[in-house]
Amino acid sequence: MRKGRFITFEGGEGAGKSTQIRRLAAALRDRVREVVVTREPGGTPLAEKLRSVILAGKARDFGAMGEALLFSAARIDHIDRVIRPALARGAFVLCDRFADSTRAYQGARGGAEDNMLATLERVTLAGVQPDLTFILDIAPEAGMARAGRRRGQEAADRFEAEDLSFHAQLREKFLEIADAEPERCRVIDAARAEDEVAAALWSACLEKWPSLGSERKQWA
Ligand code: T5A
Repeated sequence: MRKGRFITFEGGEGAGKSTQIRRLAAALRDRVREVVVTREPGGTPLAEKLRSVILAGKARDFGAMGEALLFSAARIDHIDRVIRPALARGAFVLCDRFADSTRAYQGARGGAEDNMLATLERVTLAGVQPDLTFILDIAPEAGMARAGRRRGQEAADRFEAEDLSFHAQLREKFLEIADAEPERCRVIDAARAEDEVAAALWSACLEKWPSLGSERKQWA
């Protein structure tokens, strides 16, 4: 029986997802009994192994659909071992990237076909859908610059290394997803200062779950 709430964070490179997840988790921990912070690809030992392989570019030769299958294999393990049990316990689950990233990244630039990705998504998620998805929107130049500053001397990973036109397509894909599913998705202007972005996320959470604003720990 599902009792928790599932929030996903999506967007291009360097949009500020990890930063904002930390902040939202801290705000929620004052008000709810359990908050689980996790990420994709990853979140379980097996999925983290697949993350290393994919982000090192070792699966690139499989093509976009092959990579989508690997992301989905990691996602199935993550859902089975972490997300579904946490939701059943009543936790708020905050996930850094989820199925929309497969739609956007593996669907960009004529990669995997949308209808194939939709079928794969249905099978992979098996009914586990986010209640709320934040699309952190930022111009790819600005996001890549942030990601580059944070990375320092380290080499860019498999997707960071793609050119600007790929990242511009991602932005369009994420905005298309938000347009198609306005009930679930909120587009957040992520080019603003960290505090402003955090305030926008919190106010979207209050709009979705007004009782979060009243008493402390009232979701316990
Ligand atoms: N992928 C993933 C797929 O292709 N298909 C899939 O199905 C899935 C699940 C994951 C990669 O895998 C791809 C997408 C990705 O390329 P990742 O390392 O998890 O790789 O990469 P990202 O999710 O893109 O994470 P990043 O760490 O690059 O970006 P974040 O989390 O959005 O940004 P964050 O918070 O780390 O911030 C980046 C820098 O900007 C600063 C931060 O301090 C940090 O230095 N910053 C700000 N600066 C100014 N103003 C603000 N408002 C700021 N917010 C943060």
